[in-house]
Amino acid sequence: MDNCLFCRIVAGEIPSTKVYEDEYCYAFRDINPQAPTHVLVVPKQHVANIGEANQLSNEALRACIEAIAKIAAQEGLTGGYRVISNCGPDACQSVPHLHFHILGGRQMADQMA
Ligand code: DGP
Repeated sequence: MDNCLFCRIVAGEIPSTKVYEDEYCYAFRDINPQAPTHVLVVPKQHVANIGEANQLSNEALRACIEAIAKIAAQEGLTGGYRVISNCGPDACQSVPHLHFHILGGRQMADQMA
């Protein structure tokens, strides 16, 4: 998608701090970190949110999910981490390209929202 921010980041048209990449997904540091480690994992193929995950191949979906644990290990998140994927307006999704937030490096609040 030409005008999608995260598609443009994946394409290298907008700079980002890469954390991980494979054939199917790309991960980079969030511009507005909410925790000492805050990484976004996105599929390279454009889908709007988790509600459209069935449009991804099994390989792409699996790569995104498996990337999360790889990145957590790479980032040294031995104490655990939180994974969030906001979907739609009620969840305050601001970028309509599926992404998984990985948050770690501090104790998370026990309330999720
Ligand atoms: P969400 O609200 O779940 O759609 O999260 C979108 C996240 O994307 C938000 O935490 C901030 C991040 N973000 C927005 N624009 C940019 C950008 O240009 N670069 C990077 N690295 N992150 C961005």
